[in-house]
Amino acid sequence: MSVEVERKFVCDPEIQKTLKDVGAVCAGQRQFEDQYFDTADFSLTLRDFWLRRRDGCWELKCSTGSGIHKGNGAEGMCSRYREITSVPRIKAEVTALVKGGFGKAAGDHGELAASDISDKWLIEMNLSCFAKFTTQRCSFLLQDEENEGKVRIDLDQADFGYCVGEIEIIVSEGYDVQAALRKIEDTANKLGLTGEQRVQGKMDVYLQRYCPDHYAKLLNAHIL
Ligand code: V4E
Repeated sequence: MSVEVERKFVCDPEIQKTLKDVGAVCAGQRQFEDQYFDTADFSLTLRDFWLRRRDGCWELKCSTGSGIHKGNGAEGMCSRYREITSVPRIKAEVTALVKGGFGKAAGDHGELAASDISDKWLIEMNLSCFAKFTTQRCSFLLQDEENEGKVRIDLDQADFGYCVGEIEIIVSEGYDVQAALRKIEDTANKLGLTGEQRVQGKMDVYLQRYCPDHYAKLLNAHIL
C-alpha cells in the first residue's frame, strides 16, 4: 500500500515559468472526472475517508491521523493519506466504516471479493455521489535534491472555476515519511512558496459552494 504526502499551493500566473526556471519538466496534461461517495450521515468523510471513482477506477483515501491541523510548520502544511486501489480491500474498509463489521452487511457471499463496485453494493451501503467535477491537470516532474527520485507537481483547474497546485510524493507504507516532507519543503522553497496558510483543495471549495451543510460538518470535525 502507498501513502500520498502532499502540499497544496496557490498558483500564481507565473507558476509555469517558475517551474521551468527551477528545472521541472512537463510530464503531460490530462483531464479526468471524479465522483465522490458517502452515506447521508457522512460515515466516511467525517472520519476523513474519501471514496472516489476517477474515470471508472475506484480509490479510497484514508486518513493517517497526521497532516493538516495536526502538525506545525512544514509538517502542518502537508497532508498524508493511505491510498487503497484494490476493490476487495476498499469494500472491506468501507463496510467496516458504514456497517461496523464484515458480517451480513457486506452483502451476498462473494460480493466483497468482486473486482468491481456495483450499483447494488453502493445502494446496500447507502452510498451516493455527493460531488462530481472534472479537472484539467498539467503535471511536472522535478529531480529532488538528493538525486534519489522525482517530486511531482500538479497544476489543477477544476470545471467549477478553481485552480490549485500540489507538490506530491507517493511513498510505500513504512518508508521514511519525514524524508518526503523534507523534499516537499525543499521544492516549496525552490518555487518561492513562503505562505504558511492552509490552502483549500478542490473538494473544500466544491463543498463550500455546493454542499454547505456537509462542509460545515467537516469544518466542525476539523477534517477540512
Ligand atoms: C478532500 C480530501 C481528499 C480527496 C482528494 O483530495 P485531493 O488530494 O485534494 O484531490 P486530488 O484530485 O488532488 O487527488 P490526487 O490526484 O492527488 O489523488 S483526501 C483528503 N481530503 C481532505 C483534505 C484535507 N484534509 N486538506 C486539504 C487541503 N484538502 C483535502
